[in-house]
Amino acid sequence: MRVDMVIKNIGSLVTCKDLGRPKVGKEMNELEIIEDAYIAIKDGEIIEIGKNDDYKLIINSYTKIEDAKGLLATPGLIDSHTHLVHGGSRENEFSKKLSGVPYIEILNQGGGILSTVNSTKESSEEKLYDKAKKSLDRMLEFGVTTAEAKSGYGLELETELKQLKVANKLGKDHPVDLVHTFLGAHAIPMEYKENHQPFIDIIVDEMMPKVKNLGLAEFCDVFCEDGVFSIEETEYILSKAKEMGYKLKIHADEIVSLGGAELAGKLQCISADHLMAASKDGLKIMAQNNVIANILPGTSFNLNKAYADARGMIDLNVAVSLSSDYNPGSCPSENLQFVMQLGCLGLKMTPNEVLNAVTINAAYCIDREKSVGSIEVGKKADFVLFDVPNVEYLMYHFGINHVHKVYKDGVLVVDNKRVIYNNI
Ligand code: IZC
Ligand code: ZN
Repeated sequence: MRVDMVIKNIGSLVTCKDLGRPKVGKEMNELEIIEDAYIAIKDGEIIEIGKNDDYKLIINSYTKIEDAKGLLATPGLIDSHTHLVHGGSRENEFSKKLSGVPYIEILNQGGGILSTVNSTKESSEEKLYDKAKKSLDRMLEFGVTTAEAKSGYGLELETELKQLKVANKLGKDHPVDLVHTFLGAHAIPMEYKENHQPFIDIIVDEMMPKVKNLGLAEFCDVFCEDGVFSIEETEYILSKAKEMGYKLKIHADEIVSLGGAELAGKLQCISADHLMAASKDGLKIMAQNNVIANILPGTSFNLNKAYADARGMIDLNVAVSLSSDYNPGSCPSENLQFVMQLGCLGLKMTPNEVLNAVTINAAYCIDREKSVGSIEVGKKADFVLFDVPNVEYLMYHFGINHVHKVYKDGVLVVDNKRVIYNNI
């Protein structure tokens, strides 16, 4: 078979080898590393990896040979929890937050998510698209090649659809692959504060079938939290979603230990996200039901809250993934490398565990493990060249961008930290 391109002279190739299921316990600390390696690519896929120049495939004058100059290669990073598409920003609430007003109180006063709902309603599709594209470029520059994107800033059909359409268009236009999640149950509009049920009926009977029929989202998520959607309400919404063919995610036990982790196990959600206040019993139930704990340490950092018990989860054999939660309220940053550094500094995970958590385990978290998450034959040629000597260094030298180059589907899309793909 003729090879389109070979990237050679990779100092260390970290494959994050797929074991056929999310990594748990001690496996999370295992990375397969090949020194002095090459990657051979054809039609955007990895067709061979190996050491030195020991190619088994046919290299001829058509094959492009690129020199990685001894840098470290990892799979393209995966950000498996983002609120990518939204209007406006919330710096007007920043001083309030700094003076100690809780996140949920700002929401109950009609701010927080509800303020972003207003900005999103007011924004045109073009404006939402341009803003989200800028964020996606930034994610790519930090090494992210696949991301999840949630709706949830409409809370009525028209704006939810607007958000999802923008995200779907962006997913097709932009080099970063997007996975779409319907999060209509993200907050209770003010007019339903005293009686949630009519709003829940609109979500379940009107919005969910429409979104599904239009093929705009494959996952359904609920913000299950004290003062937002209760455990019973969440169970009702997610059970209906499951019947309609959605895969499930849940914002669980972020602030109060409500039993979101237990519910995630009962409903066999693919992931339960946040979990800063999850109970030990809940985590055990998650482990028994193969629910991935998607931890978002950037949010703990931004809200000045305790970090989730990642060590306890790993001890209990819960598979852990990490993601940004990029959103205008509790994590206004697209920098997944900083989130990874917080994985070590805040969650006390090892650098190896962190790398598995943003690659192969993150791929399972969004049901993309067949195509991304590790550097292996048959998977997409999505990988990053980091200007670092080893994996430890990537987590140790914090707050800067270590990316040198990013390849997406075998195409160079970031060079010297800047996006270079043909502008869309
Ligand atoms: O806009 O505040 N946690 N939803 C649940 C968010 C954060 C997004 C936001
Ligand atoms: Zn979120």
